[in-house]
Amino acid sequence: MLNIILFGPPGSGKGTQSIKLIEEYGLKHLSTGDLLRSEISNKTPLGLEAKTLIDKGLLVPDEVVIGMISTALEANPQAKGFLFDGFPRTKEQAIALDKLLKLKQTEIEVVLALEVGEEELVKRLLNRGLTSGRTDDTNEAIIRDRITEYRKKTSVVADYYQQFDKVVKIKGEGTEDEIFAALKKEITKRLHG
Ligand code: B4P
Repeated sequence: MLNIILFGPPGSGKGTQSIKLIEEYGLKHLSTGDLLRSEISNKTPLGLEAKTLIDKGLLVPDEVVIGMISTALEANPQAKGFLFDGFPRTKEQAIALDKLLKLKQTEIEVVLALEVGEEELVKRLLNRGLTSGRTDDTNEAIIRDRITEYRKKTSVVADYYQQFDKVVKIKGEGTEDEIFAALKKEITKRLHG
């Protein structure tokens, strides 16, 4: 199995690059952001709770997203591998993911960490907010709160995987194709030693 985490701050290109990577490697895409937005559009109790937090730029509780990922892993027993996009976002989520994968006798192969400066992140997300209908992308103060939440709670996830020598930093500024080529190069290295 090939299991990859695509890591980085909000707006760093995780969702954008995930679409290309799942096609290239035949992986199952697991995006907690997409799963949460689907709950929101279906107006489920979980979705309503998540929306109030997302609209403030805050993370959704660990147990909620861990439960969603656990269900998604169970629902895809035939997958060749998983691409985790926007998950894990806290150290607790990372530890839970390792346990879930161990039960399936597999593990994370590599954490690809996209690096993008704050002003570029804000610019990209405000730009997406013009057309996406995502309320968390339309207000600059909320976007900056999301980046602060990332620094406080999510950046430590890279340190967690660094102890197992699994993190590779990738420059996340440039054209989508340039960044995709850099990601593929690192995956190839890991696959073929
Ligand atoms: P996500 O859906 O994961 O949102 P994101 O981080 O904003 O998206 P992403 O990083 O994938 O966007 P992309 O750069 O591709 O999460 C939303 C919210 O859900 C979180 O704030 C949180 O509240 C909650 N949540 C999700 N997962 C959670 C978890 N595990 N635990 C707790 N809470 C959780 O795209 C951004 C824009 O940049 C796009 O418009 C794109 O076109 C553009 N772009 C991409 N690449 C570019 C490039 N190379 N050059 C120029 N523009 C580019």
